[in-house]
Amino acid sequence: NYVSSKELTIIQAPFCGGQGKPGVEKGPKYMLKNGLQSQLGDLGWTTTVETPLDAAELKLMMERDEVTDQYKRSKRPNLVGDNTKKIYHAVKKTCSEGKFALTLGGDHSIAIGTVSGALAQYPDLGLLWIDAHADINTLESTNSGNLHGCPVSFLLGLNDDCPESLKWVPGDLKPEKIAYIGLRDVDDAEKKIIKDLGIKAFSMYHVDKYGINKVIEMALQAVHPETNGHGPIMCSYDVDAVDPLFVPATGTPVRGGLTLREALFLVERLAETKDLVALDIVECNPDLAVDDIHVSNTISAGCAIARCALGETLL
Ligand code: B3U
Ligand code: MN
Ligand code: MN
Repeated sequence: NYVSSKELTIIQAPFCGGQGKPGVEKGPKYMLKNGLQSQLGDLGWTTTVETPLDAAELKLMMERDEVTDQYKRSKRPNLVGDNTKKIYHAVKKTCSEGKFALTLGGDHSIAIGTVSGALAQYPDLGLLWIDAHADINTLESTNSGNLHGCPVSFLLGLNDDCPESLKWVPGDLKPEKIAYIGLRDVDDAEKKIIKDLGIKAFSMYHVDKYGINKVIEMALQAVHPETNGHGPIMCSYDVDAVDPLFVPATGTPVRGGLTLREALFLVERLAETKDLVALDIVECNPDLAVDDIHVSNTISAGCAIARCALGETLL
């Protein structure tokens, strides 16, 4: 039990600069409006809410940086660097106090901050990246220029040549300390990086072949091989890992994803290990819903992921 106190900080990360579709910054507000904080209270967690990004300041930054903020092929690297640094400090502080860090995105570029923050407290951290995408493009390899497709390359320290505002990223995650689950839309350049670094990647093919329970077991073993799958775990959960039938309101939906039960079982199993120290829930974009049912399906799935990861179904 790394988090023994049942204390938790919800870190709001209403950030959309890692991609091009406005609305994803509304994720935290919608999940909190859905009652997430009191739901976690019902599970016995003492929760506080923190907002390291100031909405008004962020808006100014977005306008300021629009044209000039580019580096190599990437869009808004300074915006991403400045804001992920704030998120990094919030997560690092939370973890150093022995509390659970639950970060609500926002797009997935925020994980540059969250994972670095958790890693600062837990050097042995194992990272499970739940996603349809690998998010491991470098500043050189990205085709879209969207930095939410690149956070893993920063965490691994693969961008030696990067703008000043991203130089704070320690980039000290070891490739053997990350495992993917849910992949089904990976760029050729990303496949090469994954292969070259020997990163464990469980795609939807593996979920079908082995079942979700076995895949999680293998992922935990992969990141903590010496301790039989035990050790501090962080889960960075992109809701587009879940099939768009269940989570339609997200920026880059890909069909053929996790069922809602597989998606929830995954985090229920992590709760059962008692090794989970931090969780991100990212890429909920209510503005991309075509109707209210899409909004509530997406937001309630995001909240359910948080509750299951924090022990709801184990009571
Ligand atoms: N690999 C593509 C697509 C993508 C990555 N993450 C999301 N989409 N959400 C890219 O843009 O790097
Ligand atoms: Mn994704
Ligand atoms: Mn992602």
